[in-house]
Amino acid sequence: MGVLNVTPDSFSDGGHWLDVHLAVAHGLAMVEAGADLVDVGGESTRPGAQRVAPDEELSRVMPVIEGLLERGVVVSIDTMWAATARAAVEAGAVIVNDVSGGLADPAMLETVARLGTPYVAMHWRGHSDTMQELSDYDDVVSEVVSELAERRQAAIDAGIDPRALVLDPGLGFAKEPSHNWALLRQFDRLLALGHPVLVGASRKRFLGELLAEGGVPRAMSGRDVATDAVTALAAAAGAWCVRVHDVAGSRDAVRVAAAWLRG
Ligand code: PMM
Repeated sequence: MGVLNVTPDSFSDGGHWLDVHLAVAHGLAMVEAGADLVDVGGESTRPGAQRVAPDEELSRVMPVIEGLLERGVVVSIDTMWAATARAAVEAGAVIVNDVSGGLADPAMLETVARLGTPYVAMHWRGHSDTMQELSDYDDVVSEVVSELAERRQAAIDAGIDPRALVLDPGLGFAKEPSHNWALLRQFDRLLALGHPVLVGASRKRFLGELLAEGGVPRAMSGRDVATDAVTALAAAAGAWCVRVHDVAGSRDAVRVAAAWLRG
């Protein structure tokens, strides 16, 4: 899954793809590089980011989604708003990717159930302005697994087909680096929930901190090789999907993992 943030402020690619033509061209380039789908989002979730209203979000994402669909690209919509999810799916997007797992907009789960699309429910504890204060865990893996199981139940209760449900540990969302590594280390416990698992590690802060020199985190531009390593390990551990910026590197990493598993 290639990342396409149509935002002025995303931590990784904010401000790069505000021009519709550039955004569509970048989406096509990611497909060319091997992405099976492009995840279009119009709201930054970086720590401290402000909310974006549905109208503003729609005006950012819809022209890009339409441009990609016209060119045959498979699109997912990264949104916490039910109205945006509905408009994107009605235009032809095939997956709703909700970083709040249905917690941000009370209408989301029922809307997705009615639309009948696959749904990615990510582990989330609160909006970006508060999430750094929400990273208290006694046992991060058990708590994330049980909170994801609650979201799964809420989705099923709302009418979402369990076979259409994808779960995501939400790396970096109300999580310190050690929490992210614990979740990756115990990937089998996420898989044991019985759903495909999506991993979004690409260029995140915990990779920058891992690669820090002299206490200075590695810059975003230097995190793709580490991202590719996470991709290889996550794919070998059984991940269904990785959400990444540098598609070519992750594509190679997925091939390595597949060959390793076949070997
Ligand atoms: N991370 C970001 C945005 N959307 N969606 C899912 N399912 N999982 C993630 O980990 C995730 C996401 C934030 O990263 P970005 O600013 O690079 O898009």
